[in-house]
This record gives sequence, C-alpha cells and structure tokens, in this order.
Amino acid sequence: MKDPKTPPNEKVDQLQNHTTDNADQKLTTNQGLKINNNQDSLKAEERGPSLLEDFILREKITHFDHERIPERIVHARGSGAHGTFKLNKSLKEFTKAKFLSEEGKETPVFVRFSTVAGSAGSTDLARDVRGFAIKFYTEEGNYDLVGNNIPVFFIQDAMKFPDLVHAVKPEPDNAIPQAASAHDTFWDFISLMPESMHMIMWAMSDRAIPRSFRMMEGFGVHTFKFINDEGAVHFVKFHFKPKLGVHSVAWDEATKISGKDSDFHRRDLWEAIDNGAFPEWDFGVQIIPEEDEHKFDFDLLDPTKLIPEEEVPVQMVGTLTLNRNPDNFFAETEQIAFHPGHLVPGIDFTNDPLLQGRLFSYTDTQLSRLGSPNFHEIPINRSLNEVHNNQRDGHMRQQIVKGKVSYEPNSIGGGCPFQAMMKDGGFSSHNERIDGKKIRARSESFVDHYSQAKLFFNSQSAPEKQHLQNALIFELSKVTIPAIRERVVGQLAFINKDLAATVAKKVGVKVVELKQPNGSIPADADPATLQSPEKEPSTKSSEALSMANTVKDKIESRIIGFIMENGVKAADVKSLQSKLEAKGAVVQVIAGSLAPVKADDGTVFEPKHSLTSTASVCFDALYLCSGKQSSDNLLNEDNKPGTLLFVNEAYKHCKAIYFGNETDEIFKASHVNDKKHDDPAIITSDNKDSDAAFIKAIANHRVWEFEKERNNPA
Ligand code: HDD
Repeated sequence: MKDPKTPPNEKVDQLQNHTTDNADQKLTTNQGLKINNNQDSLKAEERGPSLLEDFILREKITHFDHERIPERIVHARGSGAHGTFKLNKSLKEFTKAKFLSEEGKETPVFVRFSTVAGSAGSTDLARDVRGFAIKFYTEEGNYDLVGNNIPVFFIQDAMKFPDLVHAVKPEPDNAIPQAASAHDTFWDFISLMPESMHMIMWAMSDRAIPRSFRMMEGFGVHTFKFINDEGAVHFVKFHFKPKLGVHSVAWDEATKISGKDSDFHRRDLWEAIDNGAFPEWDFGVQIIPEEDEHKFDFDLLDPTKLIPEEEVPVQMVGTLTLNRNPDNFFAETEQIAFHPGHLVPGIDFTNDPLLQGRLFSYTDTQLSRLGSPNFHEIPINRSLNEVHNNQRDGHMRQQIVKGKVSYEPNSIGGGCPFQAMMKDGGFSSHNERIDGKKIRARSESFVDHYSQAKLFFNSQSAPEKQHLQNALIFELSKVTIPAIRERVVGQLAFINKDLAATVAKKVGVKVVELKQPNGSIPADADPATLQSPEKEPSTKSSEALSMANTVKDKIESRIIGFIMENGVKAADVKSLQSKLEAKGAVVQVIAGSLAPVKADDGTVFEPKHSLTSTASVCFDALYLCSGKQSSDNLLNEDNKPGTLLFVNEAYKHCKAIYFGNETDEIFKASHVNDKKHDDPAIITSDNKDSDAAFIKAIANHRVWEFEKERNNPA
C-alpha cells in the first residue's frame, strides 16, 4: 500500500491474490521458462533470417499484437480508485439491502469517473457529462450504481440512445471532432429532440467542465425502488455531494488545460489519493412513498426530470471515500464492468424506459469489450461472496467447479446449489402489478420538456447564466448549417426569450417560433395533443442547482503556485507555506528555470516547475513571493513574458492572486493594475491580514462576479 493511512479493505485483500511483483525476479516466458537473452531473436547466423522456431520471439510478439481490447462504446476515457462506503444512518425502514441497513457498516467500492463522448486517449477537460459509476462489493453480491454528475438525461427512452451517441460522436465521414459536442450532427439531433433541452441546460453549464472529479456531484439519475423487509415500496433518488464543494473551471481555461495537461483530472485524482487527501462525498437519498408516485407535476419515471430538493429533501445517510489508487490501470479501471442490473435484495428498478433499455445494454457490451461471458471472473469484477451456479465453460473460464453436475434440479449433486429462500437473502423482484396493453408509444406524462429546463436556468447565478449562454454561442457557432442553429434557438425560446435572442444574434439567425417540437412522438398520435405545454415549473428556483451555493470553506488539496526567483524572502515564503499546508493545500514552487532558487537568508528552494514548463491553468491560486530582488528577477528580460502571462491568465480566470511584499512592480506591469473595484481575490501586503485573506479567497474558488471586469483590461 502506498499510503499508510489507507485503511484495509476486503476487496483490495481479495485482489492481492492476483497481483504479482517483478522485484528481484528473473525474466520468464508465459510458461515460466527463464529467458537468458531478451535482446536478440534466434537467427541462422548473426546476419541471417530469423527462425520460425523462436518461440520466445513469437510469444512476445503475439501477446503484444493482441494487447488492446475495444474501448467502451461510450465513457471510454475514465479514471478510477478504490474506497469505502460507510453508512451513517440506517435505511432499514425503507430497504432490506444489508449495506444500507446497519449503521456504521463499511462496504468496499471501486469508482470510475469518465467523460462520455471522447475516445480513451481524449482530453479530460472536454465539455461533456461525467460518468460516476460505483461498484459496491457488498456481502450480498455486487451492487452497481452507474450514474452521472448531472441528475437528468438527454432522452427518455433507450430506443434513442444509439441515435444520441451516433450524433455526438465524431462524424462518420471524417471522424471529426474528437471529444466535442460542438458540431453539426449533435445539434441537428438536439434541435429535433425537445426532450433533451433540460439536459442541454446542464451540459452547457459549468457542470460540464469540472475543476476535479473530486469536486463533482454524483447522481443515480433514474428513480429506483427500495423494498423493505415487509415488502413495502418507496421510490428513491440517489445523490453524492462532494465535501470539497462543486467547482468548475472557466471554458477558456478548460481549452488551455487540454493542451497543457490533457490528463488533468486523472492526475488530480491520483495525486490527491497518493497525498492522503482522500476525496469524500456525502451520500443522500430522496425518498418518496409508493402512494405519492403521482403527486408530482412530472413523471417519476421520466429521466429528463429531477425532484427539486425543496419538494423532497435529500436525507444524508452515508459517506463515500476514495482512499487507494489502483495497482494496474488496465486490470482494474479498464476491465471493471458496470451494469445497472447488478442488484442486491432491497433495491429494484422502476419502469423508466431509459433504465429498462440499459438493463440489456451493459452485459451485452461487456461481451464484445471483454470478450467472454466469464467477465465476472476478472479479479476487479469478482464479488466478495462466493459464486455458485450451473453456468459453465466459455472463453477464459477461471473457476474449476468440482463434481458431475451442472444442472438443476439434480439428485446426483444432492440438489446443490440450492435456490435461496427470501429469508436467506434470495433476491425476488418487486411483485409490481402490471395490467395493460402492449404498446410502442410515449406516455403523455412525459411530454413537458421545458419547465424543468426553465427551473435550471432560473436557479443559476448571473455568472453561471453568462457561462451557459457563452457555451451555447460557442457550440452553435461551430454548426455549419443555419437551419440547425435556428431550430436550437427556437427550442431555447421555450425556456428563456432573452437567452434565445442573445444566442440568435451571436450565431447569425432569427428567433423563429417553432410550432410543434418534433421528435419523440408516436407515429399514430395526434401531434397537437402531444405538444409540450407552456408550463411553469412547480418549484420556481432551486438552490441546489446552482454551484454558487456550494461549500466554499476548504482549501484542502488546492494547488498553489509560489512564483519566485533568487533573492526571495524566505521567512515570508515559509510562513505562508506552513499556513497553507496546515489546511491541506499543496504548494508548488515555480521559477524562471528549474535551477535551485537562493533566498535572502541562504535557504534554497527547489522549483517543481519553470515558467515555461507549466501554466497558470494548472494552479488554483498564485503567490508572487515577497522580495524586491526576486520581483526584479521575475521581470528581467528572460522571465517577464512568462511571469506576466501567469498573472494575467490567472486574473482572467478569476483566481486568487497574492502579491507579497515588494512585488508592486509585477502588480503594476500586469492587468491586475487595471482593477477598479475592491476585488477580494487580489491580495496585497496592504490587506489587513493578507495571509488569511488569501486563504479565504482560495476557499471561495473563483470571483466569477468580477469576471467582466477582469476580462476588460484598460
Ligand atoms: Fe450508460 C457506460 C451512465 C444511459 C449504455 N453509462 C456507462 C458508464 C456510465 C454510464 C457512468 C461508464 C461505466 C464505466 O465507467 O465503465 N448511461 C449512464 C447514465 C445513463 C446511461 C447515467 C442514463 C441515465 N447507457 C445509457 C443507455 C444505454 C447505455 C440508455 C443503452 C441503452 N452505457 C451503455 C453501454 C456502456 C455504458 C454501452 C459503455 C461501456 C459500458 O456500458 O460498460 O452499455
């Protein structure tokens, strides 16, 4: 284990049975034969042809030729970690799931975060939804919660999923663009799918460009069912709220991070766990008694709707902690196979038609991705409890089942393995009464497409609304067909007329009034009856939907760049560094070069970066270290462009910048000198308690409310 603070975990212990360590070992073939020359192939004479009999060369090259597997059809780019789920408050009243019943119980988990559209090697900072998939290794078998960082989805029925994915993926003729929704086919589809408009509001918001996986919410999205010991049913929505708050970067910053460090989120997760700054989320549930199913002005089965927290509060009942990096990316993060159909007793599906389709797709995709129905035997996918059934054989079977019998009923095997009674933990589906006709259609209760899109937009702060508008303008400006831009603007007009008008102006189209939202209508329905109603949301504005209301009191794991050069005042540096580190922040020294920096008192600081090897977008906040000589050196001919680029970019991206003693010349030479108002994230030695002011500004994340001023230097 890398970190002594990492607590033991049953799943990690189980994985240890499958790990190997090459330390102090001799090189062997896959058959265990020791190899004495790994440099040269077997030849007829030194300059002659290689021999077919060279089984060592053949084995090595054959294995290499086959070492790739298909990437995930969606969510290909991802990063994962091990951890623990702890139940703080029993949900026994609602569910018989054991991992949710016993207060204090800890369950090992593996969590994989992902982007959706890009390939496995694409940038982490794409504007995209993020996957948030959790495998709980419970005592009753594996339970998978395969959710996202956004609580709703683009479409209402799984029938449209391949269309959605084909539309957003690179276009089929030229495979452009990678990991981006800003192109014709995506917006063509969206413009014809009014049901997607609520999700579009989220996907165009800053939620789609998170600062870190550790600063995202997680949602189960669908409504699920809880079933308790008495068989009573409650509907449930799952929530994960990050203890560090929900934070995002600026779009300009996201595009730059993609160039400077396309592994930004992967690295951030890895380093935080490695440093012992274990990411944590509060786990909460919204619970609705079965008899209240129809009390809402939307359908609980419609995955394009959320339940406002004002209508059903989220009860916080658990903690999710990630505390161990994988040993091997491929074996764990790549081979993990999630499936919303991996259930435990006490949790069941609803008839949400998107969820119902997912129940087919996930096993099916693992068959082509992992290559065999035995994917459950791959170590990361194994349940902690033993597997006993009569399934047999198949590619790469690992388990050696003893005895003659692989059928049931049997007498030869004494009838084993036995069916489990419900009282012994046997799973039984909720006995829901179904009484109706077979029909290929959409429920009328699914037809309101705009009221919750309005709710989301209305709940945003002014800077968030501005960002959302800018994102729509950016995306639609990449659409080459004016009619598509016009249709999207027509859809926006159903949500907010001003938003539609501004976007229309910027993308060069008129706001036309759409008569009938197209798409998602049963072929034989009367379109007039299915028109999305002009409807206001039941809740007008919801605090939980705006990141402006998130937690803003922590600087733990924030990366603070200390920019310095020779002559820096060591005492000031050390004092601030110790205050920041005491609160869990990470200080990294940046200098003109990687050469050690000599401070005024002879202290030597080792730079981690030079002004040219990194960029301000890789830091949460900057400290221009005290000292006239250091400041002069940072402004010499060599360093000045780098220093000012750092400061000006951080300023533009609304970050906290602290000008230490005697760094006025840097202040004056930078865009910060143009500031007109009292900006709490620009700290100088004139501030009363400047160190504390800096810490507060970092915790606040960004001063988005000063973005206009900061982006208009005189
Ligand atoms: Fe899905 C992967 C989340 C709808 C079909 N999905 C996948 C992953 C996440 C989600 C997080 C990555 C899991 C991992 O890390 O391995 N998907 C969602 C959410 C949805 C959703 C929150 C809607 C609420 N998905 C959805 C539908 C279908 C699929 C409607 C098909 C009918 N999803 C898949 C898939 C993937 C997948 C093709 C690709 C790789 C995999 O399953 O293992 O089966």
